[in-house]
Amino acid sequence: MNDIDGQLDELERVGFVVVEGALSAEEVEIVRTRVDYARQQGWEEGLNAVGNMWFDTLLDREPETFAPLVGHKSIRPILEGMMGPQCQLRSHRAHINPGPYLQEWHMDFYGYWEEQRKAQNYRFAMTPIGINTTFYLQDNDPGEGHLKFVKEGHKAEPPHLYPMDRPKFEAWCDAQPHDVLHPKAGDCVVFISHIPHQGAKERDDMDRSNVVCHYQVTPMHEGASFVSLSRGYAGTFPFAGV
Ligand SMILES: O=C(O)CCC(=O)C(=O)O
Repeated sequence: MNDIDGQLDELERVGFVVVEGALSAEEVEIVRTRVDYARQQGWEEGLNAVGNMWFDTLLDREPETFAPLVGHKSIRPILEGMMGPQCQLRSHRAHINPGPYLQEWHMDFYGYWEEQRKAQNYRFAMTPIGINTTFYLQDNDPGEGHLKFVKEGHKAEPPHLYPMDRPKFEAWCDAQPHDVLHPKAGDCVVFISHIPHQGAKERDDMDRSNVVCHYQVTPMHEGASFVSLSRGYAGTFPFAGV
């Protein structure tokens, strides 16, 4: 799909859009090599029980490789079309799946529905929203790997979230209709961060890695003209309990 309004409608309607060939073969090679290098250096934050190893520091360690993925030209029209100048990078995370991998059903923005409810209690508060851009670094063909979404799972609140009952939440996700994607190396899946999703290998010995940039809508961005300097982010939310 090339027409941008169609892509934005699709993102709102189904919760995701696949941008095929978002990265060139050369970009894929560079990024994949540096993610592998990060693993060789032991820069991972951890390897969880479902087979996901994650790296949160690569943007700071190697901006020359990872900064071009932030607002990358291939996905910029979607991010800009959805959020305009209010689009803020929230976090940056690379993943490697070194062995068998069946990700837990999860949402990146677990708090979406409770924040939506809270926002209704306050006159000026807005509902926050997040968008993932996940760049795949290998072909996830049928028989190799996939990414699964709960169909239109961004539109209604899943049960068992608050408080989180993980076995029940996951069983519910499993029982829903799904959209199953097989992204190829260089494809970027742009999706709404609160849609339940699950990545997986279908062949345990495939190489599988990706880089995710998370974005959030921040209306009071630092480019908004204001008389005084912004103090930035950390430590400036007196009522958020952090
Ligand atoms: O392994 C995958 O394909 C899913 C990665 C993921 O959870 C994400 O992109 O937020």
